[in-house]
Amino acid sequence: MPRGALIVIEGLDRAGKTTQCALLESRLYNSRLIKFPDRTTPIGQVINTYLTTDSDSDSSPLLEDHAIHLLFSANRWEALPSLLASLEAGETLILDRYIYSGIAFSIAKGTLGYEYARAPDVGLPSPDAVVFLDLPVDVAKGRAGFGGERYERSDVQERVRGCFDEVRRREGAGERHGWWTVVDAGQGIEKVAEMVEDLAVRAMIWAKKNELRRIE
Ligand code: NYM
Ligand code: MG
Repeated sequence: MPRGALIVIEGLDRAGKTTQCALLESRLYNSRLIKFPDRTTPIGQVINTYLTTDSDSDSSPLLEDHAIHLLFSANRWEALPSLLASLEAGETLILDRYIYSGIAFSIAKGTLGYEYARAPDVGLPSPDAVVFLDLPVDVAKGRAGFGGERYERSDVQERVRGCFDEVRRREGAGERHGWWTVVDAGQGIEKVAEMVEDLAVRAMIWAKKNELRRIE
């Protein structure tokens, strides 16, 4: 049986990833959606506390930047057996955020470097397609819920947006054409959904003919 495709949806906060992931899952036959961070595991609960707490300071951080970075990565590694089982069973796996959020949100802090940030994810499955839902920060800011969690501040989001550009340049180099696609998330939900579905179908065709790779 051919393996399933690994499709990653990325973007800034409030870009519409959750909506688009749910729509994609409902439209693709034999698909499964996994969200990172997965807040349901013990590691995920620590991450959730970090994201929902703002009572720390520079002198007394709730979690030091490297420490929380490694927990986000550990939260992906703990899902590995489940990810591989799905792909081997031929399921299309949709990931709501993945290592690219891990790198971009962490390097935006300025306290850890690019190579450090990507290193813990080396060995995880490499996606067949990355869809970046792109939305200007001032539009995201006007969406319901913005500001509810750590990182949901305009200045932080602007920095993260620039970091995602760096991630796209560095991680996409040498990969097949169209591997990372930026989709204008400001279009209507249905328009975006059609574009995402089209990209997903292409990734599924690619996955049928190409072995699963790992992040190198
Ligand atoms: N985030 C997400 C990270 O900082 N590193 C990671 O590795 C991942 C997967 O968590 N602002 C950040 C991005 C988001 C926050 O994600 C929570 P979500 O999708 O809003 O639940
Ligand atoms: Mg969020």
